[in-house]
Amino acid sequence: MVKILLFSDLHLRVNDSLGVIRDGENSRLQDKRKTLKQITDIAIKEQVDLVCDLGDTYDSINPSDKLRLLYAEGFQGLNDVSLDGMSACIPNIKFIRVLGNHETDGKVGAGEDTAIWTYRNGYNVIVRPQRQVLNNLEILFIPEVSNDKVIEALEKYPDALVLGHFGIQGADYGTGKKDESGILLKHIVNRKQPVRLGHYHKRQRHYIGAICRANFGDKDITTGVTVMTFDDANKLIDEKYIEVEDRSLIEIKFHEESSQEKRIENLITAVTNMAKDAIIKLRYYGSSEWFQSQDVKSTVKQYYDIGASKVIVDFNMLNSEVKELEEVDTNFNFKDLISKKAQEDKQDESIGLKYLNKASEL
Ligand SMILES: [Mn+2]
Repeated sequence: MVKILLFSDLHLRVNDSLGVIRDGENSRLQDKRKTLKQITDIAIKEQVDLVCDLGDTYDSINPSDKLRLLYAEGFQGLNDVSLDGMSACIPNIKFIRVLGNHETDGKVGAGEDTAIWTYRNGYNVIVRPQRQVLNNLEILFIPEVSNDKVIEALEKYPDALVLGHFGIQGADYGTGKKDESGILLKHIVNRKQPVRLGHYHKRQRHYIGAICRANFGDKDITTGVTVMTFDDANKLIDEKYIEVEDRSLIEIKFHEESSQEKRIENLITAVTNMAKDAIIKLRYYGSSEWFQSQDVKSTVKQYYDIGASKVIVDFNMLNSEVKELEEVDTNFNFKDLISKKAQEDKQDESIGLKYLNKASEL
């Protein structure tokens, strides 16, 4: 029997707009540390033979040492992942990480460079298609490589279980947009064993879904791990999804056209949606004059008072140009917003003020 735990798309990052700085680090990193602990706990409880990270562990090809350490420490409970000088732990669980597209910065084959540091931390990182046998079960690992290489590997090992990180045409980005650049579905249907992938964060056919929410595009996804069990004849006898809790993301919209009652209703909805501990995005749609007249400061404070973990404000002009504020200073005013945006864009403030004029023309 072989039991495998799969998770994907952790997207560890030092700067995360969904977090606040707490005890000297981004609160989302603290959230993700808890996520890793939960994965380890499930792996031990379920007595799996292999934990496999299906990619996009990091956002880039060269993550900082802090992130690499956080990851390695997160899986210390599994003895295949041990840091230099740290003793191995009791459960004998294999650990494999498959490289995702975010970790190659879009350069095909670039993953091979990352192997240098990843091997140093004592676990296997798959940077090119590779077949391995685990207790008699044939597994084909496919990281982010060109479509041709994905297809070549699939054809070379037609009987293997496929664990990887690549796109399939027609797959759902989660925003309603469909994959148009991945491999064709025909290459994976009619295989003897399942194909389970990371990449798209929304759980769907072939994709296990992300372990946590990376941005507001993920606000409606479920987060969790997949556990697959194969019998001695290598037949899949059980597959279950175990939810792993992640902080919720709530979007609240304020439209210039909507009534006061509607705005109050929005607030109530947010509260009943458990705004406590959540990451809130207040989205304003209207003219700049209207936005200036809104008591954004009090609204932001209101959410922090309820216990929101982070409140993000964005203002959407009538011409639908989105100007987003990452950090909200509760003392800010609209002119400050313009000047902040101008600084960020390295532009003269007067260019920013054109937005004001533009909006007043509407
Ligand atoms: Mn991803």
